[in-house]
Amino acid sequence: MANKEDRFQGVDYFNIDDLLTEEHVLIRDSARQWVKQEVSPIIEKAYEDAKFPRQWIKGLGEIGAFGPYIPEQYGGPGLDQISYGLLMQELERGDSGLRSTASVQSSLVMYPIWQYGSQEQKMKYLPKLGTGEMIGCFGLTEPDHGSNPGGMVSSFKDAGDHVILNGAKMWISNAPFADIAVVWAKDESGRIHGLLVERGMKGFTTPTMHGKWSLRASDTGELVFDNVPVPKTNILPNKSGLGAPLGCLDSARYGISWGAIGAAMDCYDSALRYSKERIQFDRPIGGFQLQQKKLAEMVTEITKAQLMVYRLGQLKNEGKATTAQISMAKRNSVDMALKVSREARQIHGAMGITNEYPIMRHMMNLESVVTYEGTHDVHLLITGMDITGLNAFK
Ligand code: TGC
Ligand code: FAD
Repeated sequence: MANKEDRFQGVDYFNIDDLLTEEHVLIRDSARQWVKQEVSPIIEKAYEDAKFPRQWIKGLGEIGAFGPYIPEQYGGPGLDQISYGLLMQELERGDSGLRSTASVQSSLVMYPIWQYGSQEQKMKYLPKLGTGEMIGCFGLTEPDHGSNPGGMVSSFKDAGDHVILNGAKMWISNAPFADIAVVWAKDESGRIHGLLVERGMKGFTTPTMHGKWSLRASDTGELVFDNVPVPKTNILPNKSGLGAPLGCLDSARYGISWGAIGAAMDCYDSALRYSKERIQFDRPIGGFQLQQKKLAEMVTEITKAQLMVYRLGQLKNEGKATTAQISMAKRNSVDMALKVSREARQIHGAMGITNEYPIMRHMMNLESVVTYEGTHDVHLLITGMDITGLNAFK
C-alpha cells in the first residue's frame, strides 16, 4: 500500500501567485499543508476501501472549506471567490472525492439555504454546516432525469402544515451519511421547489450505491421518499423553478473549474519528478524529446486553464460571471485534467497504473467529474447556445 512522502510543489509557470493577495496565499498554503498531513497518507487505502474518511470532516471545517464565501453573520469566513477556487484546487489535488464533499456542502447545500432560505433556516443550518457538525447532500438527478432535470418526477402534495413528498433521487454524493438533503421536487402545479429533508423523517431512506470504479473515496447513494411528511417551514421560500437548482450548479461548477486543475497539477508534478528520476538507456527519461513534449504540453495546458479560472474568479467577485462562462471553464478544466492525467500515466510507464502514484486514481475520478455537474456535451451546448443564440436542447 502506498504511503510515500507527498512531495507536491504546485505549478505556477506564469507567476499567477503574484496576482494573489497574502490572504489567498495563506488559505491556499494551509489547505495544501492539511492535505499533505491528513489526506495523502490515507487516500489510497480509502480509495481501495471505497469509503470517505469521516475524520476529514472536522479539518475541512477548520480550513474554511465548507461555505468559504458564507458571511460571518451565518458563521462563515466571508472569503472571496478566488479563495473558494484555491481551496477547491488544493482539495482536488488531494482527491476529487474530497473536493466533492466540500463542493456539495458549500455550493449545493449552504448556497441554496443562504440564497433562497428564510432567516430561521439560515440560522438553524448554516453555522453547523460550516463547521461540519452537520453534513448535507443535494438531490437533483433522478433515475430517468440526469442531463434533463426539468423532467423530474419527484413531487409533493399539500397536507396542511406540511407536505407529503414522494419520489427518488440517485447518484447523490454524501447521501449515505448526510444529516440533511436539499431536495428538488415539483408541487401540484408542476413548479420546482427546494425542500430541506432531514435524516430521521418518516419514509426517508438513503441506500448506498456500490460498484463505482471512479470517485471511490466519496460515498454516493440514493434518496428515497415514500410519503415523507416535510414541514412547510422546511421549504426554501425565496426562489422556485428550475433556475433555483441551476443557480447552485453555477457555484459548484465554478469550484470544479479550479478543482480539476488541482488534479492536473498533481499528475504533472508527479510526472515531472518521475521523468528526472527514472533512468532508461542510461539517461533520465525526461531527457528524451518525446517525454519533454508531453511535459511541455501539460504545463502549457495547466497554465491556460489557471489563467481562465483566475479571470473567472475576478468576474465572480464582481458578480459578473455568466452561466456560459462558468460552463466553458468547467468543461475546459476537466477535459484538460483528463488529458494531462493520461499523458502522466504514460510517463510513469507501468508504475503509472499502481497506487504508488496518484495518477490512475485522478484519472478514474475525473471520469465522474467530466459527467457530473453537467456533462462535457451539455457544457458545449451551453456555450453553443450562448454564442449562436440557438437552443440545441429544445
Ligand atoms: P432552461 O429552459 O434553459 O432553463 C430553465 C430556467 O432556469 C434558468 N436558468 C438558470 N438560472 C440560474 N442559473 C443557471 N445556470 C441557469 N440556467 C438556466 C433559465 O433562465 C430558465 O428560467 P425561467 O425563469 O425562464 O424558467 O432549462 P432546460 O430544461 O432547457 O435545461 C438546460 C440545461 C440542459 C442546460 C440544464 O438542465 C442543465 O444544466 N443540465 C445538466 C444537469 C446537471 O448539471 N446536473 C447536475 C446535478 S448535481 C451534481 O451533479 C452534483 S455532483 C457533486 C459533486 O460530487 O461534486
Ligand atoms: P444522461 O443525461 O443520461 O446522459 C448520457 C449521455 O447523453 C451523456 O454523454 C450526455 O452528454 C448525453 N446527452 C444527454 N443529453 C444530451 C443532449 N441534449 N445533446 C447531446 N448529448 C446529450 N447528481 C445530483 O443531483 N447530486 C449529486 O450529488 C450527484 N453526485 C454525483 C456523483 C457521481 C459520482 C456521479 C457519477 C454523478 C453524480 N450526480 C449527482 C449525477 C450527475 O449530475 C449526472 O450523472 C449527470 O448530470 C448526467 O446525467 P446522466 O448520468 O443521467 O446522463
